[in-house]
Amino acid sequence: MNVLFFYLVLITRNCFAISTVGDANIDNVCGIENLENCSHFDIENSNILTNEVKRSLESYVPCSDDDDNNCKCYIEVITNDLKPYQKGITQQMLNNTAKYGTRYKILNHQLFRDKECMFPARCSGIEHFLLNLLPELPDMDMVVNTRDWPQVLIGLGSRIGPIFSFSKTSDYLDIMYPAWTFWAGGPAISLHPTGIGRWDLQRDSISKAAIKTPWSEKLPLAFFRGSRTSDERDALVLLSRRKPDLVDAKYTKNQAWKSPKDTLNAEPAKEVLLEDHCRYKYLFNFRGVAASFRFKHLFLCNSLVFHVGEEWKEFFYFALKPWVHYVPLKSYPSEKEIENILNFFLEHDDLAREISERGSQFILNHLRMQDIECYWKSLLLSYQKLITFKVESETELVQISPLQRQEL
Ligand SMILES: *[C@@H]1O[C@H](CO)[C@@H](O)[C@H](O)[C@H]1NC(C)=O
Ligand SMILES: CC(=O)N[C@H]1CO[C@H](CO)[C@@H](O)[C@@H]1O
Repeated sequence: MNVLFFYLVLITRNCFAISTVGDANIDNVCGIENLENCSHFDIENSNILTNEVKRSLESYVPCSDDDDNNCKCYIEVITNDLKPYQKGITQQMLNNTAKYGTRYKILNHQLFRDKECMFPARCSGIEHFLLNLLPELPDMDMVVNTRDWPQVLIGLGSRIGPIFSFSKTSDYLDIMYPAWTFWAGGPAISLHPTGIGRWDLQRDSISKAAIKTPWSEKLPLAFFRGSRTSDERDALVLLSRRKPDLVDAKYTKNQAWKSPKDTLNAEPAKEVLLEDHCRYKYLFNFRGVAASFRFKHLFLCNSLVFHVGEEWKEFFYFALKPWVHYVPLKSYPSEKEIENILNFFLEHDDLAREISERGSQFILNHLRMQDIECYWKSLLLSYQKLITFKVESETELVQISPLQRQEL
């Protein structure tokens, strides 16, 4: 009798654990979607996080071999982004979108552009790739948005016309292109006065810094430095003030800074080189105005990347998988949620190290300069096939030659 009673208790307890963990819609229940409701005991005993990693790994299918020359991991993104324009891209459509960006034209393997570019460094970051690819590109006409923000809301429909943007959410029909910052024109911080760029050099330099600080020597702290482009970052900064032995997160100035109010009532912190981020075990990425250029760099440190919010994407984000390559946190995580998940990984160091290694291997193997060029090329070749009109020369456009590019 006693034994039977024991089993009944065991069965009911297990059912309870399964239903609470699985159902994220009920308030005040501990689950993967609301970790802030969990106690330390809940997290350990229900294995929510270890199971999530296990499940994600089981369903993970690598997108290609490590020596892939055809940027296979990203081709689906091109297909999806061009889907709305399958009926063809007309001259009228490009006339419609011209005012949202910079016009580029490729004619007889030469590159032409609007005379003015809103952000010259960003244009040169784009032209680096276009100029390299010119011998392989047929005639085409396109509008490239160099603002941070995407332009074609789904509601406006694909009738308006195609426009290339570096980042978007699922509310937009913009066609994603590799951000200018892979070469030039990234955010100008005091440590990179001409802007963060040269992904080829950054890859080398940050990877070297990572080798200097192997996992076992990294400080067991969460680290973040950046400006307050979004208040989504506040919880981490506030947690850092409360628990400096768990988190070191501070706001830096940007051009819009006026008073300590803009750095959440504290003096702005100094900017920190991306190389120096490698000293910390846990690195946080948040959206800024749009997707953050920080993201791809953080992986190179071989630290564990925490990525907040799934909304904002660049073309390569889709190939990175939550729990496989990084730790996802929902938008606007609470302090408690961040604290819970950090405490979990402090106690599961092997799991943290394994995710960090998969993340950095992915970026090293699949986000090489040749993959960026491959993406640009595949994107433009597919885009060009949709153009329904003959591309003609235009007197208003100026030719961009490699020489001019160096003068910028
Ligand atoms: C598009 O704009 C060009 C240049 O402004 C103009 O010559 C052409 O007629 C326009 N075409 C259409 C179909 O609107
Ligand atoms: C006690 C507690 O933290 N409750 C929270 C549990 O999660 C829901 C949804 O995320 C919140 O609304 C509750 O405040």
